[in-house]
Amino acid sequence: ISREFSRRPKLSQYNTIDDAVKLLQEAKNIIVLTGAGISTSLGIPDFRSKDTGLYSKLAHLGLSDPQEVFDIHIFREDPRIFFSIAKDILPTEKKYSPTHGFIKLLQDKGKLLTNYTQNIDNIEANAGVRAEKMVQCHGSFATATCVKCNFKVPGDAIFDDIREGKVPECSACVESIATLKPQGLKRKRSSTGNQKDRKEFEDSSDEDDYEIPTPGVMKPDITFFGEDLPDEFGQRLVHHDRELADLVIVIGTSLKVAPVAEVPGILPRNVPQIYISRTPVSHTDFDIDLLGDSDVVVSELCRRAGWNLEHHMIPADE
Ligand code: CNA
Repeated sequence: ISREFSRRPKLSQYNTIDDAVKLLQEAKNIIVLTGAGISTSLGIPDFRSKDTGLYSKLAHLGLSDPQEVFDIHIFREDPRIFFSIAKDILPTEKKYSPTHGFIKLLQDKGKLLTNYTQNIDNIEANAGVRAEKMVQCHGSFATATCVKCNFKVPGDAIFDDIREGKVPECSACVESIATLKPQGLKRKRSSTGNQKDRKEFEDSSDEDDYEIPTPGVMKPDITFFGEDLPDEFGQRLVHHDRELADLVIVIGTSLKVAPVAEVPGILPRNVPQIYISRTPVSHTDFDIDLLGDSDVVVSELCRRAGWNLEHHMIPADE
């Protein structure tokens, strides 16, 4: 994808919010690309928002760059760093924002081609966005895998540990360690391997003599910096959606994380692109920028389109 990326020129015929409404009404295959900004109204911090984003809260961890919390090499060295903040982005209940509701509405109207989400909170599912309409570009908390033996569990099996800020251990590793016979354990001190030493090892009842293996850490199946994105991301985008998309809506992302940040640049130039976020981006040109809280923007788009976006967070008279 990177090789094909280049800055796209703006399409001059689209400028206003009413142009955006018309595009929405006419489109049949919309790509919606989302980021952490669509979940902040639910109390889940994004990465980069000043004062409220996760990165502004990480000074105490002694990292040189806040992104290191999601660095796979650092996770392998010390998983406690990640688990000390993971609870902040793990949703506590099955709620969703009006912006998630908007994506579901596009699905109901048969207009949603794919929602490419960078979010790992899995909240799209709460809104009813179907799995086949979604690519979780950076994985999610929905499942977790042992870094040692690859044992996989449903994500909620480790949610209690995450919420307590603990490092979750692999239950399969714990079980196999518990059933290990002393012969299966390695001796701590080096042995000459002669008969006498082996006899001593087998007879020994002193646990300190053995190197007890430690269980693996359960890592939520989210994509860390330094890990590959799921194959489905590039496959679906390049070999399927690129040909079909007739509108792109990017919502609540600073578009700083590659390769997702490169998506707008690799889509055909004639496909209109709309950007909805609190903060403008300068490294990519969109045809229409709708700056503000995404819940407010999508509500207004739906109101103007005559679409019924019902959600308890949208006041009935607005
Ligand atoms: P980011 O870099 O923090 O950007 C978020 C963007 O959304 C910023 O431009 C904000 O101004 C904007 N924003 C924040 N709140 C709102 C709002 N209510 N309405 C409109 N705009 C808003 O985060 P990105 O998503 O761009 O970065 C990609 C990372 C973030 C991915 O790898 C995610 O895994 C990761 N992340 C995900 C979550 C989550 O799943 N909820 C939370 C935190 C980080």
